[in-house]
Amino acid sequence: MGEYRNIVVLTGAGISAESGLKTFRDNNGLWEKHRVEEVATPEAFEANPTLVYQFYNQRRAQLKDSAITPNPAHLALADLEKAWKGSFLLVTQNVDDLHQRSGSVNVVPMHGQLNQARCLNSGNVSDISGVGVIDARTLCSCCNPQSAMRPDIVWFGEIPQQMGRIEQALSQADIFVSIGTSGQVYPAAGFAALASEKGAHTVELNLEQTSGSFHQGFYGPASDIVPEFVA
Ligand code: BV8
Repeated sequence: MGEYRNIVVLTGAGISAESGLKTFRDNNGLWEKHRVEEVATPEAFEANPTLVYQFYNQRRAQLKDSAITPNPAHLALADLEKAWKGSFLLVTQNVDDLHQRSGSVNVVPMHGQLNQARCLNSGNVSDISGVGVIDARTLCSCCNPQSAMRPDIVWFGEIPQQMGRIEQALSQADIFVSIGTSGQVYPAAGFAALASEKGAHTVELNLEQTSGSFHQGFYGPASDIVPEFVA
């Protein structure tokens, strides 16, 4: 990897699978008989806030399980960033905190974070990792009168976070590495093509080959193939 200067790494649910967090494709993308795409939307939150609060409360509670820890793939990326000489950006579609807990620093959680909530009145974001469970009665501390909050998650139909920063990094990357993502959700699914158009070498590391086109591919469990790739 020494021949590259500017790297963008994109991760998806597959990198957290070996830490024990279910991917979206597990149970065919279903949660309690609901399609994830139906629960992770502003319309669902409007129509049935209790269901949506519950969906995220359950997933946030999973993060508190001491058995859920960064795996060798997360740690290998944190080490790669520490040793990297040029610019390094880790863009994750995951809403868990495993990259941050593994020591990665330049992380863009483009689909938001389970451990954060956003005030419905002011848009202010607060850390709720200590609170754990939120619902319509959980009030912000930023407004008077206080307002309810929503999970700080990017739902389907909403614009992902820090897109300007991501697009800028992709335009300057000379290597793009996609790890543990099925490449079915846009705009993330389009990042490899964007980077390749600008001349970047593109690599896919995944359990199985996806329909995405990459210059190189390595396939197997992330905990095996990511440490090997970065070595
Ligand atoms: C937007 C937070 C406009 C929620 C998420 C029709 C065509 C094209 C696009 C669209 C369309 N209709 C609608 C759209 C847009 C839509 C979209 O792409 N829909 C899809 C379903 C077609 N996108 C949006 O709405 C986005 N917003 O487009 O706004 C815009 C954009 C830019 C600028 C201006 C305007 C917003 C999308 C964000 C949705 N929120 N997450 C939550 O978490 O609850 S998406 C959510 O699903 C995840 O974050 C993730 O991104 C996605 C799941 O994908 P993966 O992470 O890849 O997970 P998956 O299970 O699918 O795959 C896991 C992979 O790991 C597999 O390949 C597997 O083989 C591998 N694996 C498994 N185990 C392992 C492993 N690999 C290694 N080791 C293992 N052990």
